[in-house]
Amino acid sequence: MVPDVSKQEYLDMYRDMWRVRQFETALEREYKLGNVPGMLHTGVGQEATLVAVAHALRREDGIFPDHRCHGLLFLKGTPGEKIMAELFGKATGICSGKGVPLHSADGRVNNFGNNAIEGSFMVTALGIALGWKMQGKDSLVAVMVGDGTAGRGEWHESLNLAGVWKLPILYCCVNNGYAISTPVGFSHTTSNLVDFARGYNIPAQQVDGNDLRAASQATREAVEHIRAGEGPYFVEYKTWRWQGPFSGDFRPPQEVKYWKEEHEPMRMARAELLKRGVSGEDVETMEKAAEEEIESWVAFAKSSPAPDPAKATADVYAGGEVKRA
Ligand SMILES: Cc1ncc(C[n+]2csc(CCOP(=O)(O)OP(=O)(O)O)c2C)c(N)n1
Ligand SMILES: [Mg+2]
Repeated sequence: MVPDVSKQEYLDMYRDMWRVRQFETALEREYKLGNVPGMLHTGVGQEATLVAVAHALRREDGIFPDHRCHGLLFLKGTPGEKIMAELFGKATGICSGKGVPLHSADGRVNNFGNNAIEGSFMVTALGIALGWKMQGKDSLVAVMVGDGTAGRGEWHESLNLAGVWKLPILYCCVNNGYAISTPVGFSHTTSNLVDFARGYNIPAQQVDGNDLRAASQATREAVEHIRAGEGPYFVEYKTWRWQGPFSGDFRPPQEVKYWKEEHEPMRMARAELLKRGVSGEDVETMEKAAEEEIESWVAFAKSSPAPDPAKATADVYAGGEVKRA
């Protein structure tokens, strides 16, 4: 068992949850105003899971974020305004507006990038983890995957090989109950994906992904195991995303009420914070500062120029340009 987080660490994690909530809320608002191109999937409702992962990692650890991990991108160390500008498709974005949500990366913080083909990066992660293991590094690679990925071939290849070679991979399985509108148990032989990991003989835990303290505890235990050279670890975070792929909600009203009110991660984390002796006034001041920070990133993104069409083929592949035929 790893020790509980200190009051200060809990406060820092709460602040980051609030930053993620504000980031996603502002992004959704701007998306509806037509300022954000393409499709948008937000991580609203999954803040405790994201922050638990972010705080358990070091800067040199690798991440493969999925489509609901905008928050993890800036928590990993990329300047927030560069993430926001990227999502707005602007030239000042971290990938000059060419990556937008599904293809942006930042090598400076070992963010190896998302991929539009769900699950595909689970095999890419094997290569990085193997390389680092061979070099004797104690860094690990965190892979963020949704429940909808668990039927993919890459998912199973990745867990098997990581287990055989004892690779330093932290599998973060964000089980929010649905892939598009299909419940987990309709498309898999179990609704508890931790069962699959155990089938591959990989140490695994299922945790309440809306409970910051529990999610953080499980993630830090996993990281400790991996850094000790013991091989991969799988954590299944049971959570719920507010925003599905479409407007409106297909989920039963009672379920919506449970996750948005009774088991809401921000509310739960705030209650714990007050229990630990932080004053309501201090929490509000901190929240206000976070909101201002996020709005400054939005303003930066809005006022940034669009990419120059003449540079459309620059930086597309590392070290060179794609030549026109
Ligand atoms: C291989 C593949 N199949 C289908 C899609 C289309 N698609 C995008 S998101 C998504 C659902 C993913 O569900 P899940 O992994 O549970 O993530 P969630 O959106 O619930 O967080 C699908 C099917 C895709 N991107 N890649
Ligand atoms: Mg899902």
